[in-house]
Amino acid sequence: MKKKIVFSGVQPSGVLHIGNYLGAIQRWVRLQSQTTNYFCVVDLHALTIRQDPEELHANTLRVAKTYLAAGIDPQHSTIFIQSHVKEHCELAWLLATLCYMGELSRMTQFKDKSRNKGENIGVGLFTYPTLMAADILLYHTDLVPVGEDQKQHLELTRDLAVRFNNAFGETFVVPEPLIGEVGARIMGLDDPTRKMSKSEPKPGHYLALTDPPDAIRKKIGRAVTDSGTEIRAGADKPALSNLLNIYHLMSGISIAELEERYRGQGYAAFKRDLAEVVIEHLRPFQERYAALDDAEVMALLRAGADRARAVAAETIQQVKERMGIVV
Ligand code: ATP
Ligand code: LTN
Repeated sequence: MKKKIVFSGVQPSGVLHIGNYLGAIQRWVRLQSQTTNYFCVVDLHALTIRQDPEELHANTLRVAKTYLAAGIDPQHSTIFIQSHVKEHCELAWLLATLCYMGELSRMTQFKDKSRNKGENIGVGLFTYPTLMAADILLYHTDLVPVGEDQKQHLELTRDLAVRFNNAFGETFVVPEPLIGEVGARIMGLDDPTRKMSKSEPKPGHYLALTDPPDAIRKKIGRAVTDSGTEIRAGADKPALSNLLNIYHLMSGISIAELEERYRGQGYAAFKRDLAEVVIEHLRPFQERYAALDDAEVMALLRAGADRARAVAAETIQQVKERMGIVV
């Protein structure tokens, strides 16, 4: 049977945090041996928010190294940089011609990221989802493993695929989102009502995958908690629910069992243990990350782009022909 095709990506817009890992990358690692995979560093998406050129350059390689250190295996998965395959931009334009202003205006990520920007909202931020749809559709992707926040973008991608197929003939596979039940939404340590985000400048907001043990202890020690003293998950306990969720995902111990274990204990003991669980979980990742050689990683990314381009070029050719473009 033909293997399912998987595509996903992370923006090099900052250092990666445990939300990116638990919501996305860790799940890619688990999937990869049963599927054909494309894992992309989506640098062109990162540009929708102003980036410092040196930082963007460094972060692009860091994201690729994070994929590898987390266990993405180049034997099973094609890893590449989005801008190395020009077909992504080309298809994004073609899809933009089929996409409605109303659809893009309804995207919550656009609304969140353009808030308080007045007149200075970048056009790229608005058309971001058409580039994401291009990423996915170029590879005849069946499955897109992402965090909860990307669900709406996936729905738009599906709508565009169907719209194209109806207008120009069966061309694109209509992809399915793959969103985890737990871990799909890790919240900020300083504010459990906001999703953990790498674009958030406050250092106590996220736990970076590369944070050293002391930083992890400090950040978890300072993480906000809920009123009361009970260690339990629930709608009235957003902060504790988030911390318990992280504990569960990094230790494999169920939330019910954790609630039982910490019954009658204070926040201090719970946080101390949680910090050690996170440190131990990240230790092998951090060791592998430190051992990666930048030049070797670059060579791998170039080979990945060559493989991706071969598929993408064929799709673009077909799309253009069907749209009536002289090729
Ligand atoms: P930014 O804040 O710069 O937009 P981000 O931290 O949201 O970035 P992305 O590059 O947009 O990260 O997302 C990469 C992947 O990580 C996506 O699949 C996304 O759904 C997932 N993800 C991001 N934040 C979280 C989170 N807090 N919890 C679970 N998954 C997340
Ligand atoms: N928008 C995504 C990143 C992204 C992506 C993709 C994810 C860009 N292109 C294609 C899956 C498939 C985000 O996480 N912010």
